[in-house]
Amino acid sequence: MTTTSAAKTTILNLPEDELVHPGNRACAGCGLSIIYRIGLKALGRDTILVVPPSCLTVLQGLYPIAATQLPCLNVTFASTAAGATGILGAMRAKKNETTTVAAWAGDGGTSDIGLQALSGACERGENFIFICYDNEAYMNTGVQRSGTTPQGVITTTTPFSGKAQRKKDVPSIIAAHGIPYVATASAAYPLDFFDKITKAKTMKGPKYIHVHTPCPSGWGFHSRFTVKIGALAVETGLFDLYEIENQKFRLTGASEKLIGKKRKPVKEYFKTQSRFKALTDDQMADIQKEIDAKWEGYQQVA
Ligand SMILES: Cc1ncc(C[n+]2csc(CCOP(=O)(O)OP(=O)(O)O)c2C)c(N)n1
Ligand code: SF4
Ligand SMILES: [Mg+2]
Repeated sequence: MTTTSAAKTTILNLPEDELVHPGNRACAGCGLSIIYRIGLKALGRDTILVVPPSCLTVLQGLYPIAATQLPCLNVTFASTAAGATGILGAMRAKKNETTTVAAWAGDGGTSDIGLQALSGACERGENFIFICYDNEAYMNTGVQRSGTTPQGVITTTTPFSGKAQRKKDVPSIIAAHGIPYVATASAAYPLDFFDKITKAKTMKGPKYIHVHTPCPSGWGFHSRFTVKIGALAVETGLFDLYEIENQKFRLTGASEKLIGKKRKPVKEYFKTQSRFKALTDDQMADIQKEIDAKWEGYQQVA
């Protein structure tokens, strides 16, 4: 593991150009609204978006009163990466080598129904950026569990003792395709996300960024705590910020700073959200042990 930090964007040099109109149909405090606004600044105006059904479709709204100023292809749930592949083919036919093609999907549309199209596009080496915003359930349709819903979480399809299975590790699955760039990010650290998109834009081939995205409505917390809860997931070592650039893993930003430091107990994160109310003390202790073992591994190679 390397620990070299790249140049960082700050609030002072963030582009002023706004690509999302003020006022949209996302819930108050939505983590997606934060990363979408900042992410589009990083992608820039010369970008075509590809978006499947999700809260993002709702946030964007319908023409002619859409919240987004970029061209966007809305595709079926399973076909985000295939749709992006089609746009790339059209760009090649037009000899356009500058436009960025960015697929932007939820965790359901990425980790479950969209995974085969994404895997195929990664294997073929398509030159696109795929951003998965992970709010850890199918939120748009009423909080059903997805492949990335964590174990023990209450959803409308796991209403009693929570989801039985573990969270699917999508960034690792995508990294196993050997693509040039895989990164994780969090809505609590939007400038880190901005820098990761900016870096991804300089690379050829498939780039994948997985963003932990707190959702007040589905997670059961007040809309004013979005950033605090996103940061807690990182500060407890539960969700880690990292990059895998040309097969080299390194922790970044707030996670890199945690090396050699004391992390907050994960219980602090669980108690902020009603979706974790079925977790027992024993389950929390087991998760804490897993986090400690993972971080022991990080410390050894740091
Ligand atoms: C084939 C198919 N099945 C189901 C749906 C209904 N549907 C629309 S959005 C959605 C949830 C999307 O979840 P996710 O990708 O996690 O995005 P989020 O809503 O959480 O932002 C579902 C199930 C659909 N549009 N197409
Ligand atoms: S349900 Fe969650 S992800 Fe969807 S718009 Fe509301 S806060 Fe955002
Ligand atoms: Mg989701």
